[in-house]
Amino acid sequence: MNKQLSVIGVPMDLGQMRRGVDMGPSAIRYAGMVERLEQLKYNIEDLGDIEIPRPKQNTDEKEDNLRNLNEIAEGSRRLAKAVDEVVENKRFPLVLGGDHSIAMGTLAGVAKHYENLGVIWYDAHGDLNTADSSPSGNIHGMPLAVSLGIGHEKLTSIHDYEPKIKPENIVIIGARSLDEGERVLIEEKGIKVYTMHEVDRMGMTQVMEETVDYLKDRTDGVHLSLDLDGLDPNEAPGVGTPVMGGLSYRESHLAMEMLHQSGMITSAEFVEVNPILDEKNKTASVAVGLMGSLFGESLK
Ligand code: NNH
Ligand code: MN
Ligand code: MN
Ligand code: MN
Repeated sequence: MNKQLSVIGVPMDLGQMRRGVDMGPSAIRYAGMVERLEQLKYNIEDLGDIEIPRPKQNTDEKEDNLRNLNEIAEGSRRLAKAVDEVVENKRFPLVLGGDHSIAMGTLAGVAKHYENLGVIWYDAHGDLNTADSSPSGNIHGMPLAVSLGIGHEKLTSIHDYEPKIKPENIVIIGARSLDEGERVLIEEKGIKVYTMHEVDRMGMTQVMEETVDYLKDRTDGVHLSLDLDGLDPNEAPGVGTPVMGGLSYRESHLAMEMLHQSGMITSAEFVEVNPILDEKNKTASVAVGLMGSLFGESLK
């Protein structure tokens, strides 16, 4: 794994309705991320936070059922530029959210550098909605679709190319709340999904073995997009849209260790940590614990 890490915080809370997720990057840093990774002998450069435009006060305008479309598009463009530069400099981008809408910017910055970027989407949700299929108009439920080139042009065109990724290079893990339109898209595009049902039946070991096997021949880099709501809300309560019956900390820890051993991860983001909804920074600590495993803690 690349030992040169560049951390980028993205205080984005416009992709959903709960305030506070913009403080996610601070909460994760406060939970001891840098110290933890330095112990593992990584060289860490913290680039600070991307500036996110504030929407007009007291409005809840939804352009085409897309809440805060212009501000999110602009924030994503800024993030894409910063991430692009990190990859250009041969460093590993580690992005801290913020809500999951930031993945559009992260992927825009990363995918440019790969022919076939793989994506592991660790999440209770598919984030495959469009304005038409979205039950909420919340853009954090759309970034995977947008990265496939499906959605509003202001989003799909971020960083001036599209699509960013191909459906056959995606693996979703932990899904248990998929909207109807998302199910149709998964079927239509042949996206590989391990729902909680499969995790329960097969166990995380087999899920990760298959995931690594599936991605290793077809991709030239793999991005991990980890939504903390993929975990069970008992263990990661500080998220805006908790869904019961999620992945345990231990399963997630194992998944991260196996990804470390695969050596295939080339960029990562940890999103949806909301310290206002959290219990004593527990969810941020879980995020940092999982980073420890992803980056090779306690493996000889
Ligand atoms: N699927 C719902 C929507 O699009 C919820 C998405 N919420 C998430 N996604 N946290 O990860 O509004
Ligand atoms: Mn998500
Ligand atoms: Mn989610
Ligand atoms: Mn361990």
